[in-house]
Amino acid sequence: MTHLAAKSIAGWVAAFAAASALEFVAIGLQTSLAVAHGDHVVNSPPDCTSAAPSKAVLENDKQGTFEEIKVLDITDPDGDEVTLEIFNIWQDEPVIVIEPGEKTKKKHTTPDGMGIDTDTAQVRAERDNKGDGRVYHITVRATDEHDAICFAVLTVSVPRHKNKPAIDGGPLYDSRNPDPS
Ligand SMILES: [Ca+2]
Ligand SMILES: [Ca+2]
Repeated sequence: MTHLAAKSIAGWVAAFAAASALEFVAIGLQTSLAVAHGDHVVNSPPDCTSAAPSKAVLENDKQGTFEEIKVLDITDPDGDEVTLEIFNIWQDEPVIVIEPGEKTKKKHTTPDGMGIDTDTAQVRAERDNKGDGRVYHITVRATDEHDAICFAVLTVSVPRHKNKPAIDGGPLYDSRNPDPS
């Protein structure tokens, strides 16, 4: 396993560790409650398997403009209305931070991602000028009318070169904060 792969897994674990255990307990409770109430129809959670971002590849913008990313193709097997919430946004390039009083030509600073708890993510259309392209990992939580949930992770990239896909180093940095620890 390469050093990079190890960091990638560590970032992934950090991104999910706090919430996922509670969420899975919640799914179990919902299922138990449905049975306890004698429901004849068992509710199925939303289906996140085909989830996709409205834009998967962004062109680098020298102004560091935020692009809106909507969440597509999450459905519910029962036809329930599904509520979408951006759960977290991570990226494989460090978030630039300018310390107070620092003299620099850096322009596009934290955050690089916004829209947590809303149905639309916003990420900066920028990448490191010396990197191999930036990849954002946007986690979405979908909830149906009976509080059953599914999670999807959407990737949105900003390649460094046209016709050359960005290389994904994994969800290493919280796009909202340079030091989430
Ligand atoms: Ca359902
Ligand atoms: Ca990269």
